[in-house]
Amino acid sequence: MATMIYQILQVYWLLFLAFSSEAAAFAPSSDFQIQNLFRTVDLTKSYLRESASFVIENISGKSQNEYYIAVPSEIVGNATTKHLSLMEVKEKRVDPAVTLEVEVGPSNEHLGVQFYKVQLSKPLAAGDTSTIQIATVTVGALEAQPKLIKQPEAQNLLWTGSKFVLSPYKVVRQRTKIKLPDRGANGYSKIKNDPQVEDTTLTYGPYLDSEPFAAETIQVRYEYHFPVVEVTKLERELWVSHSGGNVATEERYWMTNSGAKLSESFSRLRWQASGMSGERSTAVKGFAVHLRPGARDVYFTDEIGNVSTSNFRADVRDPVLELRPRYPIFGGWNYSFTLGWNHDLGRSLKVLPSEGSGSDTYILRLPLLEGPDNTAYDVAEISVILPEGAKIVDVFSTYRDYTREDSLLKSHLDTIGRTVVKLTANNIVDEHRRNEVYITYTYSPTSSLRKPIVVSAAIATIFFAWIILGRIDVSISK
Ligand SMILES: *[C@@H]1O[C@H](CO)[C@@H](O)[C@H](O)[C@H]1NC(C)=O
Ligand SMILES: *[C@@H]1O[C@H](CO)[C@@H](O)[C@H](O)[C@H]1NC(C)=O
Ligand SMILES: *[C@@H]1O[C@H](CO)[C@@H](O)[C@H](O)[C@H]1NC(C)=O
Ligand SMILES: CC(=O)N[C@H]1CO[C@H](CO)[C@@H](O)[C@@H]1O
Repeated sequence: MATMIYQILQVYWLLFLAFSSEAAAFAPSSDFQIQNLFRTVDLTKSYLRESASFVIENISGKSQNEYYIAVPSEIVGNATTKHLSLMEVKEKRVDPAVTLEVEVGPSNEHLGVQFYKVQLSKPLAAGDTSTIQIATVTVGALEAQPKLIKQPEAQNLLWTGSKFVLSPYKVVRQRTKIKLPDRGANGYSKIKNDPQVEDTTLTYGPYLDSEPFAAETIQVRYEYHFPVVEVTKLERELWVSHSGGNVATEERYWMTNSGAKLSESFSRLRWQASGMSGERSTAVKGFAVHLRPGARDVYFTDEIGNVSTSNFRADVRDPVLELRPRYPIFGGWNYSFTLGWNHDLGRSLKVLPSEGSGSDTYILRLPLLEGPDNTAYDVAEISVILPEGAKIVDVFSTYRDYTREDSLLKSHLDTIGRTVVKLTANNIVDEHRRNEVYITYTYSPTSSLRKPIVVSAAIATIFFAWIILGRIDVSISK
């Protein structure tokens, strides 16, 4: 018995070794080399944006249609420390507007690298070159330094990265440009003649012939005189009404400022003084939400009630909701509020030709996210509440990293309940606003009559009861 267990363990151990050595050996470095690499690290927002253009060359001797991207594991994050929020890959060779399919590949713990596999738009012949563009957004990678500041003090953020772009392939020539907010850097790693400083940009490189996985840490500390807005939770609900021809949007935000915290208690006097001199602040004083054309009946409430210090500019093309919270949101402070507005349903609904079954098929197109600029969301729950009796045929979103849950919601007058599609997305940013959700469902016009029928039936019952009771009442009093 003991030997059997031992043998089983041994088999598992061998399997484990086989897997881990495969993972450790995984380094697809001989298929390509990167002739030229130009990276931009953009630190002008409260989250990290990087974009890089890679001129790749097939040096393998056979045609290639897969290309690997390497991302440091600490940037990728994990379920508890979600970091990498967006990765978009494009290839100039075919259609520069089309984003390529990216798949999570193997990881290499030893190197601290997560690989992503990119399907090239068409095979790259041996010896040919192509230009690939990669854009990423990483949340939580820029830290306030120091973490505590006095109320009128400037906030500094620290970026830590590598002077080389992490690459599984050899890089012949590369450069990194770091774009800073308007007050520039106040501290950075110096290596020989690097970086070259010009106003609000620092340039490291060019570096020639860097080996695969080469890395060398560099840091830049810079003044960031804006809040670091983080929505710890967003509940976004879109209520679809066919009978009312309306989509009602209601959004509940739990917002925090994850920038440097105040080291001493808040002074309203000092705040008002700074407000008068028009100083920028690391506190959230206000923000704007651009709504889709046609937005109306806008409201902004918090725990206390209507927030009157807001303004809605009902511009035909670009309606903007300008919000001012009741108090400035300093680092570590929270604010929760609700926004709502209406839209005509016609703008987002398309009817497909009916197939004589009595119910029509509809396609509903809605934005995944609206909300303010320069904002990161830890969790966003997007619920679409369809009319009673609607049956889901298909749900599709251009943003794909979500979990979906369907349910029924019964209000007091509903008989069968409304169908709710809830999509949960973690770790997204305002840049995901360009994504849309498409819901295809069937719905029969007669089911829109169900509610009025239920209502009139209820009224009739009450009415008759009233008459009967009235009669009884009358008869008793006699
Ligand atoms: C996630 O990453 C953090 C930081 O890299 C680490 O401390 C933590 O243990 C990781 N958690 C899991 C579940 O892997
Ligand atoms: C809230 O404000 C809106 C207009 O801004 C107004 O129409 C509405 O009556 C107010 N509601 C309450 C409860 O004060
Ligand atoms: C803000 O909210 C978080 C939870 O989202 C909580 O842990 C924290 O204590 C709150 N901060 C303040 C100052 O209330
Ligand atoms: C078969 C073939 O043409 N292979 C080429 C792949 O690319 C390298 C580098 O340009 C060439 O040296 C190979 O001849």
